[in-house]
Amino acid sequence: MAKIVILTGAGISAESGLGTFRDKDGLWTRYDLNEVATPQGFARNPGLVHDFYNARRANAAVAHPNAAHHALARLQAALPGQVQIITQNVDDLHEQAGSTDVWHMHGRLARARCASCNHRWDAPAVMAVQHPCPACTAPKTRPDIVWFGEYPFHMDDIEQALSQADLFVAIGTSGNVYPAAGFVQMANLAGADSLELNLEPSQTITDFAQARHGPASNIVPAWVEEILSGR
Ligand code: BV8
Repeated sequence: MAKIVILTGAGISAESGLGTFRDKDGLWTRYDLNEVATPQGFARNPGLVHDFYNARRANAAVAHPNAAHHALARLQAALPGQVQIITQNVDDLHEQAGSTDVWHMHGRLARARCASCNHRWDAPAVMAVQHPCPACTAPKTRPDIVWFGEYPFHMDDIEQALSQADLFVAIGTSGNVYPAAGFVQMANLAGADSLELNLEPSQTITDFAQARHGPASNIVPAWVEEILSGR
């Protein structure tokens, strides 16, 4: 079981050009999350929700991993089976950098799901609700994304990993969204050490034993080199 459990958020992808949510001119300052990231919003106006995710899917398609994603992939490769990455992000920059077995707890832009039968398939670049489900043909296509009020994916695996972690590291997340923001407390209860790597102190900074602040592309590779050189 992983000794190092890492949670990433939008901040690790910021330097790859993908917007964050709550920074200045972040996504939630330009879209009302109740309209584009809730089941009620999708029921009201599926076209608006698909426009929002189609735009983000197009941005993600031309984004590249940055030094922070590459550093985590190096850490995973150097410590086989010891490093579990959990991400709140719906992009695939961790995978593009070479990370494996990444748990996308809020879903992925790259997948589509049928709101009627729950069948999943690879997302087309541009998705629309009337696309018939390949399994049941219902015109109920949605992004395979976890919206507010919906249950995140991988929660059992996550709780198991946190209960056995030696170290929990949160990277590029503001600590606003639960249950992800509560993972540090679960790690603390399990007796793990905890480290926040973020541009600025998060909402949950007081729960972390250690913290380093700065751009992820600087502080994450520096931290990984320390771990790998055993300092
Ligand atoms: C749940 C979709 C039950 C994907 C997202 C009332 C009704 C219903 C629910 C609730 C409620 N009140 C509270 C809740 C719970 C709710 C919640 O937490 N709401 C908040 C807003 C109060 N949570 C839920 O509904 C979740 N489900 O609770 O189910 C349950 C309960 C217990 C156990 C299990 C289940 C579902 C939450 C998922 C919602 N989906 N998005 C998408 O569109 O992308 S949330 C959205 O926020 C994204 O997923 C995103 O990943 C996530 C977290 O944001 P961050 O990643 O932290 O990004 P943010 O912009 O906030 O911060 C960026 C950070 O990076 C900043 O700190 C910044 O300083 C830093 N940064 C910037 N640049 C850099 C940098 N760091 C380093 N380097 C840089 N260059």
